[in-house]
Amino acid sequence: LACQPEQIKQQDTGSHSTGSQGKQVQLVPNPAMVKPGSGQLTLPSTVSVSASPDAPDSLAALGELLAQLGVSQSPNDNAIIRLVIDPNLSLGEEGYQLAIEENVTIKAATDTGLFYGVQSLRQLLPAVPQASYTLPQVFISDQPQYAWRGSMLDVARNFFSLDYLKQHVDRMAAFKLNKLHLHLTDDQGWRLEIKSWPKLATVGGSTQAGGGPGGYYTQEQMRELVDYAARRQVEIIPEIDLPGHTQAAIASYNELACDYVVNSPAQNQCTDVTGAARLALYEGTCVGFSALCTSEKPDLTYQFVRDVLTEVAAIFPTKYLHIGGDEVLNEEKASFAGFITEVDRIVASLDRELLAWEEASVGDIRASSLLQLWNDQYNIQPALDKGIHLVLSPCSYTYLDHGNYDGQPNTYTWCAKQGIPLARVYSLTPEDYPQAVGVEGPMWSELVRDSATADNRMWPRLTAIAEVTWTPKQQRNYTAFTKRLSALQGHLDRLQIQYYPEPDVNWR
Ligand code: TNX
Repeated sequence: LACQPEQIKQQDTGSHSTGSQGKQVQLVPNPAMVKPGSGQLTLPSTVSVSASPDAPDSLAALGELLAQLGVSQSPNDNAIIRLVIDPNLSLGEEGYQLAIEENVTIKAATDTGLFYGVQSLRQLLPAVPQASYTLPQVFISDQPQYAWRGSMLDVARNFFSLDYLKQHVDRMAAFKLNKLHLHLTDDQGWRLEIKSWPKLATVGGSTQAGGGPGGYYTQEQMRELVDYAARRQVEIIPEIDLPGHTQAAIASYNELACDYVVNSPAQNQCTDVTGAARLALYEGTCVGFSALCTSEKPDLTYQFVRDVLTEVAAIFPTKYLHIGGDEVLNEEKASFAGFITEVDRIVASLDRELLAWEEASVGDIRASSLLQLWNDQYNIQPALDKGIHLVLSPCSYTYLDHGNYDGQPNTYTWCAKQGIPLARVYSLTPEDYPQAVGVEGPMWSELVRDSATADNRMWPRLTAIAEVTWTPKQQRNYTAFTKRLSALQGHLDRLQIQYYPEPDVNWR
């Protein structure tokens, strides 16, 4: 391709220089191909827009962009910004071309592709209103390397408001991230209204780690979020963590626990969970002590799982239902594999695919399932041999509850003693895993009590995950990335992100 020299130059400087005026193309994630032109395009004071009829989401995003910049639109046959659906464009479901010459033309096979073209245009324009707008002439041809570009929020340990979730979707979309995995249930809280088991939310949702009011989302609120996210090309992946991490469910419906548990000692590390506490609400941070009672009460257990997943499937249109499957360390460990096998049958009967943490590989699950790799300590080879694909969340690269730096307060260190700086996240190479569908950065929230802290943990590290998943390896370079990121500081501010001021990035 003709763009080769510019790409090499870009790796040195972090930006694609265009023309003598020095207007630069500085995008995160870095596009697959950028061919700078030599001139500039100054937008007229009113801008006319045209769009293919089947492009509602990208047209809305463009409208929002122009409104934010105070640019008014005028109806005019000679459109300055054009959104064109071209079914013959071979850049996949999410790819686009952005050509800035005498006008701005974004082409894609789908509305999703056009939406990403608009996000790139957004980054090329200033974050805040100016007197006039000048764009570099450039030709970009771009498509993601991976389909799964994810963020996980643990809304169970700490409850996050619906407004925060929407804001998070906006931020994800700006960096072309497309999967928001919500960890909806855990020992410390059940966050989703389930009509057939109402106490899950009203009782199980009333606590959180470290104490506090907790909270839950109604089904209507989650439908609203699903729709809000879909219009920004983000899919909400719901997780109901089973059969462990279920203390909030057990506290809501004691019959879900095995009868023997009240008389058993706590699972050895969890000294705060003994006797009656094994049936009570939990606000601590220990893991592995709770489980549904597959061994003694299979009928009740599977009825519960079927009821819950049936309601979940009706709210979330996603192909994959995340059923957890992590860290069963108590007496029910022995029946774990059979449980996972049975849950996959339930998921199949709902016409969905199974997604679970890597421990679930011991179950007899369909080859079309996805496993989420997190600690690389389980033998998942048999599952890989079967053809199962992976969402990569290796904890020493992607666990965003670990510090941005060594010794950051209120962070975990169990997987990376010195924290996980931006450079470390960026160094993850998904290409090393042939069966990967992408990467996800989990933000567990045992130690995160508010949205400012959540922002600090997720940003800018999620921008590294965006680039690692979107951009091919040859176009990735950490120094160049930090330069492009610093050029987007205004955009982080516009999105009101309270990011960690990572010292590798030259912030103004
Ligand atoms: C492990 S990773 C967990 C979570 C904790 C996290 C804390 C995984 C599937 N389980 O329950 O929140 O560590 O870093």
